[in-house]
Amino acid sequence: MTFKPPVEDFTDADLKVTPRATWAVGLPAIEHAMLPALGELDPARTAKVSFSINHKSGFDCPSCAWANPDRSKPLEFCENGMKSVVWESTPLVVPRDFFEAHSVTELAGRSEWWLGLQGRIAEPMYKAPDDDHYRPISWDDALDLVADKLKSLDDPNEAIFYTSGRITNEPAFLFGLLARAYGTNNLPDCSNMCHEATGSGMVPAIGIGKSTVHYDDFGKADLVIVMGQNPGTNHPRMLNALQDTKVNGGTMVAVNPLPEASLLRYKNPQKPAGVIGDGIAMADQFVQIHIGGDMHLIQAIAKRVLLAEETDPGNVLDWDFINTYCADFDEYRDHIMAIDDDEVLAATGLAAEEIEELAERYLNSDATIVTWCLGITQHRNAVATIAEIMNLLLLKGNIGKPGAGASPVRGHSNVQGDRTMGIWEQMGDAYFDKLDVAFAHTFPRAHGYDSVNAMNAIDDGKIKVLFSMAGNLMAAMSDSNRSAEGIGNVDLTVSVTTKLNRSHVLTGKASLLLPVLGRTEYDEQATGRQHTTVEDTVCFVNATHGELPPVSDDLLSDVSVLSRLAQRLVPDVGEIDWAGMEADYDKIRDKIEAVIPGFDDFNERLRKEKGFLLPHGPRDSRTFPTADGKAHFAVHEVDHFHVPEGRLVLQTMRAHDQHNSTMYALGDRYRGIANGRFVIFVNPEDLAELGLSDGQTVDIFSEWPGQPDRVLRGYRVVSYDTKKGCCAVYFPEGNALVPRESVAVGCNTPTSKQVVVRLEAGTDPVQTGLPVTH
Ligand SMILES: Nc1nc2c(c(=O)[nH]1)N[C@H]1C(S)=C(S)[C@@H](COP(=O)(O)OP(=O)(O)OC[C@H]3O[C@@H](n4cnc5c(=O)[nH]c(N)nc54)[C@H](O)[C@@H]3O)O[C@H]1N2
Ligand SMILES: Nc1nc2c(c(=O)[nH]1)N[C@H]1C(S)=C(S)[C@@H](COP(=O)(O)OP(=O)(O)OC[C@H]3O[C@@H](n4cnc5c(=O)[nH]c(N)nc54)[C@H](O)[C@@H]3O)O[C@H]1N2
Ligand SMILES: [Mo]
Repeated sequence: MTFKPPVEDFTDADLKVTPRATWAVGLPAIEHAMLPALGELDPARTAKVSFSINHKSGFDCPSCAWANPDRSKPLEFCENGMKSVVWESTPLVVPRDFFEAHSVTELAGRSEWWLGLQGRIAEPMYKAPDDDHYRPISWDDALDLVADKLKSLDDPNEAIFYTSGRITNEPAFLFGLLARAYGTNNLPDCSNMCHEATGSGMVPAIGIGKSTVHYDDFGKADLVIVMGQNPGTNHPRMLNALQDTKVNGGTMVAVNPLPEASLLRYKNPQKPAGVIGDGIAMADQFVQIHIGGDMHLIQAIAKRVLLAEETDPGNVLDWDFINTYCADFDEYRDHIMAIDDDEVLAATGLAAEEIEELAERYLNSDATIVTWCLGITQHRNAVATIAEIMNLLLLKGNIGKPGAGASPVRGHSNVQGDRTMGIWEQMGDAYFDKLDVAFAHTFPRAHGYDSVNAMNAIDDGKIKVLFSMAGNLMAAMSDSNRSAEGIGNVDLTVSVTTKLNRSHVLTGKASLLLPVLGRTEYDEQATGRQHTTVEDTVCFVNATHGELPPVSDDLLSDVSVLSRLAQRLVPDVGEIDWAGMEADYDKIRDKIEAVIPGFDDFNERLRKEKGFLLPHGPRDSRTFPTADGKAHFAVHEVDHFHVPEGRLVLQTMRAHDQHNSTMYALGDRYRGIANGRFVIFVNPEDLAELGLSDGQTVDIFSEWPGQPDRVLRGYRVVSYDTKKGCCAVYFPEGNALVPRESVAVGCNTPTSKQVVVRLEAGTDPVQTGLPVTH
């Protein structure tokens, strides 16, 4: 056993910067995937997980929501999926004396990397209001304490029930049920900070906020436009689908301010040619756009398409589709024809010829897929941008036909499923009508807090209990320094978790850690071993079965925690068989079937098939579940984002060795960064104009009208070919710079990728595992 948890936190003292990579995935990926140090702790366990990941009888990879092509193949994994399961499944537990040795105050000074590598939490822990240490507590006492505290509140809306897309469908369904049985819809989730704009932009257009493509459509597309996404790091298996596009003669265009390696060239590690050869060229056109310019770009392409139709009437647009299925075309056309071409060039930073080239590609394609992720959803105009993507697709009938469609690529492995299960602060009447019947109770329908509003309510002292089902709200939320101050207003924070993170050390007055089984571990209940289910980004639902023995005897499943809490808190609300559902998860699925459309014969089908696709009207039959049954073109005005002279627009993004707030290691290989995180990527021309240079230390100030500047100090400048006027730091540290008030219009998502910053020469290099923020 060679791995020992780190005693010291990291500093950036050994930071290494090398030129960025020009291709992604291949042999190095396989080597890194094995995460040698952690994997050696128990090679048999590591081998077992690597062979059951994403397999019919195994577990669904907990890393991302990308779809699986065909579960009959022996191995479907990627480097970052492997890191994720090795990180979770190593039999390393936090020893009891750890919490005696380290006060909560001291732990609050540690990085996510250091906290996470201490190992799995092995037993419930409690920090009392007058104590600065976590101490062991029994499960019964812990759950009594939560139930008693919740019962003592004047109003159920003084509690918040936060979720992350880490949890699977069955616990997600029960979590929503528990919060609502208790009396609140305060169900914020990570989706509020992630793909909220996708739903808000897509639903008015086609009646549903999910991907309209099948996995196989990638191999049938003429053109795939990948917008605002770094698949080589965040969805590596998606590169296989894009490879299918290319191999079958389609083209791929990448729209991004950064030349991400995987968008340029890909070597598939699971094909011999990928391992030994040069791989495959990916983007046929790389559109290096200015941050936040995508709405203008899409409008400009649409205008070019409409102009082509004027030149060649009846032969450019898909009139059959528009006349049969769509509404509001005329208003949309008039709006687009009036857009200002100069403004497009200024906002996108592109040459007219680049836009023309992309428009030509779209015009010449009979089947186009547009995919997107956070580079589109975390901006002021995010909802409008997605509405424009839908408009563009509708023009040529690219919905509900092979090789075409809108493909939002979801983040967390089950974030889409959690929404389907009812994790949303604004569920509608259709859901409640069925929920009320299924459980013989009238549940409250008033909307609750989303993530931003939840955190604001915490800051304002309105919240007494924050119950987090997985996730790391303190790190994930914008304005992290403000959150760190506000959280002390809460009486009790409860975290259902596998490992330690920042939300466990920036706590309310009292705090509970409730340790649960990971997805790799088996879940034994009174009626035998249980499985749960997940939904991937193309709406495929499949079972996930843990295979490893739990790392500790004192872990419960997510479902057990919820069932046992509910039996204390809401035993007499409606007719809810909490104990029965815990003993046999089929009973949870029966209720899911009763409440949520598309889950007919849920248990039956899981027993017979490897999984099933949820129905999707627009994809399956061009049936649009909008009020009038039509797909709608939408008109959106640009909400101008002003960047004052001498300022840059900053995005916060993921390094290659992290999963959101989880740090497997401290590198970002494709971008040439090793052993550190406190770097800011800046275009060389901007550096020259600002009088700064590569390698120097800067302080980063974020400006918001009427508020003192937020600051991150001691960042190392990396001269990098990002778009001029744009810069980038890593998330979650960058959240210190994102003002809570800075949100997307129409969906309240923090603008994590669009923050105005000023750089000043710094004198104070960071030498701790946490950035200096004051
Ligand atoms: N290994 C790993 N896998 C993950 C995650 C992880 O942290 N690690 N996180 C998961 C989650 S929850 C999510 S939501 C996804 C995130 O997946 P991504 O969206 O790929 O995540 P980011 O690293 O934030 O990268 C955003 C990309 O958008 C680009 N971008 C930024 N601003 C703009 C813009 O204005 N326009 C355009 N066109 N592009 C822009 C950036 O340059 C970058 O390439 O990945 C999921 N999968
Ligand atoms: N500035 C900035 N902020 C952002 C983003 C950004 O790009 N920039 N991205 C946003 C996005 S896309 C997202 S999705 C959010 C992420 O927000 P969250 O989902 O809240 O954060 P994660 O870091 O994914 O949460 C990881 C934690 O989940 C818990 N966990 C892991 N596995 C399990 C399990 O099996 N069961 C249970 N019960 N718990 C488990 C562990 O405690 C782990 O530390 O952050 C958002 N915030
Ligand atoms: Mo996400």
